[in-house]
Amino acid sequence: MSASPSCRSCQSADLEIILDLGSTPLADRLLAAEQVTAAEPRFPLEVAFCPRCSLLQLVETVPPELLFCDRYPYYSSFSDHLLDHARQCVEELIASRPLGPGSLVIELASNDGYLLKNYAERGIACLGIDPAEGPADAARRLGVPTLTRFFGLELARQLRQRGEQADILHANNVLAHVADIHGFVAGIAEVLKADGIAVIEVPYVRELIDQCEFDTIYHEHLCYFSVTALDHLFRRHDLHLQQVRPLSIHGGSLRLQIGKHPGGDGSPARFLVEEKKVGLDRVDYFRDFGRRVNSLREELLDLLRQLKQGGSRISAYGAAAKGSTLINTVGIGGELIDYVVDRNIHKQDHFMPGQHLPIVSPERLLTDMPDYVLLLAWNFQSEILAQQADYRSRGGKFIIPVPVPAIV
Ligand code: JHZ
Repeated sequence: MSASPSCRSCQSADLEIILDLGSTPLADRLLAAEQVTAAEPRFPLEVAFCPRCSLLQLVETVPPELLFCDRYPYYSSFSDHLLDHARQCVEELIASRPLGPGSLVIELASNDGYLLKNYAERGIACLGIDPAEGPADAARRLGVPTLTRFFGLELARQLRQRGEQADILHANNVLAHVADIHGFVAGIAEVLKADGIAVIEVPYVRELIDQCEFDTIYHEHLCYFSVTALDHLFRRHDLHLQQVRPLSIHGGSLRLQIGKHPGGDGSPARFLVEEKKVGLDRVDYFRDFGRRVNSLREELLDLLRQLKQGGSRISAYGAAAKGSTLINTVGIGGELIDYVVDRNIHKQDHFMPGQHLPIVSPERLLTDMPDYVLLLAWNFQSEILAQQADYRSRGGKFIIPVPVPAIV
């Protein structure tokens, strides 16, 4: 692990710490039964703001090989909402861009092929790039050619030399994960055709702060972006923000369209003005966050303790990475929660990092009928509540942890 003495984007040395979540285990390092008794690595989780380029970021960097390669359990295709979201995005792009026999679509962090399969099904050539073997194998089984590699400038040069440049390049929820962010963005510039576009989705830092989504802070997420910070970053690589759209997915995200030429619909400029107006480019915006996180943590813990003391049985839904931050930073263990349910078969029969709560299939909720279910995957609230209509009609209740704990 290495600590970053300077800003990941602009290299300024004047970072200001705004939140310290202590030392936590790696959020996606789920444990098999035989690993539960072994010591678990923990790493500091400190968040800093850069007053020069406005980037909110983690101070420490855990080596990517520890985070993403070995038994990475995240498979995008377990959410119907996410699959619809990806399909709609592809349909819009296909309708608005001329893609022909010579076209190529590349996706960075293509995971299990959840997005590129929509191009493959229409006969449009595509290439996925992802270092995690399990999800990459699943993508190949769907007919999505996939390289099991980390992306960066070196790979981008190799692709370009082979004549593999992108008309459309997708990169969803990966920019924040990259330690060598300049190598990654330079790689995007290298692999994009002159008139190609990069379509990039990132969680929006404004929602993280305003909605107190502190559990989305974990070692995989090194950066928390505003448009102001992104604009700085892309300009350094002669890339231009052409369009910025707000999205509701993952608690509030942005979809960016980036090209090699200025242009677009004026939306990036509007975001920049608005961010300056509200103060996202100043540390003051972030100062109160730590206090709000602490009061949310206390309120949630009190609520769970009261319910438990009243004789209630409580489980949790979603062995999400953010769920790991939540239970480990709030201190929610087996004395409060009996088990976590999750549809992802690669997560079932494992244990949550740190608190070692067992992960089982969601069918368990109906056979067991716990009184309350803490929704760790709160970003899929609508989808999960609809899917659990039977549990709810039989009296089961969900606890939504953010922005303030609520029972529904
Ligand atoms: P989910 C992921 O974070 C991974 P996580 C990653 N770090 C990232 O950047 C963000 O997304 C954006 C399950 N589930 O997606 C599936 C059901 O069981 O919120 C997942 O295990 N039933 C790359 O891990 C978990 O919940 C369902 O019906 O915090 C959700 O995890 C649905 C919808 C989901 O993200």
